[in-house]
Amino acid sequence: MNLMTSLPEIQHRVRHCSGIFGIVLAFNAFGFIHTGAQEARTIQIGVIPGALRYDISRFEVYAGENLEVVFGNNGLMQHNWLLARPGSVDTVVHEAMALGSDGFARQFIPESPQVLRSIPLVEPGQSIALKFSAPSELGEYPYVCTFPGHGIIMRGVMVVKPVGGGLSAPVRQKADQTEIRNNLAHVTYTNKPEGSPSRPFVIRTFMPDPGLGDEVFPHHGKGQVAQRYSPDTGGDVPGTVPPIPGIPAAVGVNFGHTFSLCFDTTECRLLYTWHQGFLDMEAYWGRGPGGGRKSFDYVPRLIGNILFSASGRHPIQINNQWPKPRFKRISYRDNIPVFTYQCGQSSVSESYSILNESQFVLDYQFDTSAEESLTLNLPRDLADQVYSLNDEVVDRFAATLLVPPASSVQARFVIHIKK
Ligand SMILES: [Cu+2]
Repeated sequence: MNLMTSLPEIQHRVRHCSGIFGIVLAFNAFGFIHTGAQEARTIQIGVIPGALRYDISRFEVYAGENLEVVFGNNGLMQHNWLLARPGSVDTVVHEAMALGSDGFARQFIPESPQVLRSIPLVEPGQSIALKFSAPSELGEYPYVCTFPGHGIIMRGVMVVKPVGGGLSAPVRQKADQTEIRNNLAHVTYTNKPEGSPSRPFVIRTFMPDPGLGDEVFPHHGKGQVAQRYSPDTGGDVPGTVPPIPGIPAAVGVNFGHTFSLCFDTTECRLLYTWHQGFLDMEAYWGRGPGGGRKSFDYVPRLIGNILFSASGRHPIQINNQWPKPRFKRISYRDNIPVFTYQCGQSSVSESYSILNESQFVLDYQFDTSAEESLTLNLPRDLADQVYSLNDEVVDRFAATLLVPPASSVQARFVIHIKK
């Protein structure tokens, strides 16, 4: 918890509703709390379930106004909320990562002069309220979740405006941007969730890295070590903190015993597939409902055997170059997740489904812009058999597809699951 605060600040926990595991921890901790003559105005912030986003990305307040920020975690994983000095959000994220193995104990809240206010990690299904006075200095104050892997995208801005002027309504994030469906809602708590071919289990989580090469992650900063940060000097000190041994912001999909895959929403590509199991979430979720995890070791364990691992650069090129792909959303077609992302100005959707015990299907939808031609080079080791492209069997070494500009093309590849 952040102890750098000097203004009066009261924090209380309100645990409400049942979490995704059906825990009911219903009690109201305290009654109303007054911070002075002026009643605190409540700002309710939640998350977009499954997406690493707050549901409010921007809100405005008056200078010095009494506020109560209620952060309700309606998501599937833990999140915190840190309010930082203008322009310092990257520093704060960096400082949180530099906590290294102390991270969990400190709720990923660095003792930093850049952190003005903070709400510690909130479990799914719970909320924590924080009362404080808005800064007197006008400006844009960023807020961020510093849980490892979230800080790059899980951000918002609190704008401090002059008293007496108008305030704009909070900016809401679209809830349908990324929807995660899972089948845990009505089942007993388990650390080894499983889906089925017709209703795959989808989870957004840290994913284990089975030793993928650095060339797979040109946009990740994977393998970066953080400089050790000293709260005493307020700056970096000699020494580094080891990198996170997992892939943040990835999506795991399990179709039952036959097939699982890991899709990375930063690089927008299939990272690996495996079978004979899915994930053991104990390191991430702790033992039983409500956690119990104490270590920094929050990367789930892979169960089963790896079939395919990505290597080399992204399979899609635009005008013979690798663009930086931008992830757009997860949507669903008959319960099957569809990953949509942007390459240049062109749109790509890909989805994976199970055909039978020994084959899965990779469906692409390409919509190219007027200026861009798109080339798909399916990885040659995705399977040790032929692909079948739109029912025409093609040689796996010819699994290259050229989509001309201004085209809308669907392609289906049937891929053998290696036995
Ligand atoms: Cu978060």
